[in-house]
Amino acid sequence: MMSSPSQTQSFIPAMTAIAREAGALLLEYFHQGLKIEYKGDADLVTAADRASEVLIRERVAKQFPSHDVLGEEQGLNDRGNEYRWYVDPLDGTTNFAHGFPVFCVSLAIERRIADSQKRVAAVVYDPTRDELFCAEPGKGAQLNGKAIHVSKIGQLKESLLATGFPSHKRHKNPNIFFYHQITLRTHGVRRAGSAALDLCDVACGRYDGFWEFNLNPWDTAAGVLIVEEAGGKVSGFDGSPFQLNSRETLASNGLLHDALVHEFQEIFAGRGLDPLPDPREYRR
Ligand code: 2AM
Ligand code: CA
Repeated sequence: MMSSPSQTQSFIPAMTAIAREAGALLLEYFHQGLKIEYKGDADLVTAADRASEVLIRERVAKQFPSHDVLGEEQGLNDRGNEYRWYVDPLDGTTNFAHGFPVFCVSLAIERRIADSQKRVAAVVYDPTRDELFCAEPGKGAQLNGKAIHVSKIGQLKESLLATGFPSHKRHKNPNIFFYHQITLRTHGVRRAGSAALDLCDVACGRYDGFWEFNLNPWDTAAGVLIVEEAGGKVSGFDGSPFQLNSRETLASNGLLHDALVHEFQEIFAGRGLDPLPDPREYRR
C-alpha cells in the first residue's frame, strides 16, 4: 500500500498505470461492439463507462485508500481527504457507442487545503492511438514521455480551433452561433466529441484553441492542467480565471486568447453576427 507522495514523489506513474489499464479495458469493449443504454434523453452510457470506473476506483482504493474520488458514473466518495481524484472513465461516450474512435480516460488529482484547491497531477490516455498526456504543476506537459508545447499561431484567421456540443439539452445551448461566427474567422472549427482530448490537442499544438459550454469537472480537470503546463491559457469566456465548477471553458495557446475573448464578447452582445444562409436560397 502506497502512502501519499511527498513534494518530491509523483502521482504520475500510478495514474499512468491506472489510465493505461482502463484504456485497454475500453478498447476491449470497443472492439466487441456493445449495447447502448440511455442515461437521459440522449445521454448515452455504456457498460464500458461503468466497468472502467469500477476498475479505476478499485486501483485508487488499493493504492491510495484515503483519497477522495469524484467520478462521472458513481459520483463523489468524500472522506474529507486533502487529495481528490477527478475521474472520467470514458470521455467521448457518444463516439465510443457509435464506433467512432475518439475517446479517452481522464484522471486528475487535486489537493485541497483549507479553502485552496490545486490540481497536482493530470493524465489523459487515448487508447486508440496509444497516446498518454500528462502534466504536473511547474514540470511541463508531456505526450508519451516527450515535452509538448502549445502552438505559435498568433492570428485568429490562421488558427484551427475545436469545440463541443453536449449530448443532451442541445436545444438550450447557444454554441451553434459561436460555431458559426468563429468558423467564419478561422481556418475552421473541429468537433471531435471528447473535451479531454480536445484540451490535450491544444496542449500539443494540433489545435490553437478550444471552447465548450457546460462541461463537468471530470471532463476538464486533467486537460486544463495539461494545457497550462504546455504554455497555454484556460479561462472563462470573459477571460476571468478558469473555475473547475464553472460552465465555461476557453483554452488557447495564449497568443489567441484576447482575440477569442473579444469574439465571445461580440457574439454574446449580438454584434456583427453574420446571418446564417437560407438553405432554400442556397439551393436556387
Ligand atoms: P462524455 O463523453 O464523458 O459524456 C462532448 O463535446 C464533450 O462533452 C465530451 O467530453 C462529453 O463527455 C461531454 N458531454 C457530453 N454530454 C454532456 C452534458 N450533457 N453535459 C456536459 N458535458 C457533456
Ligand atoms: Ca464520461
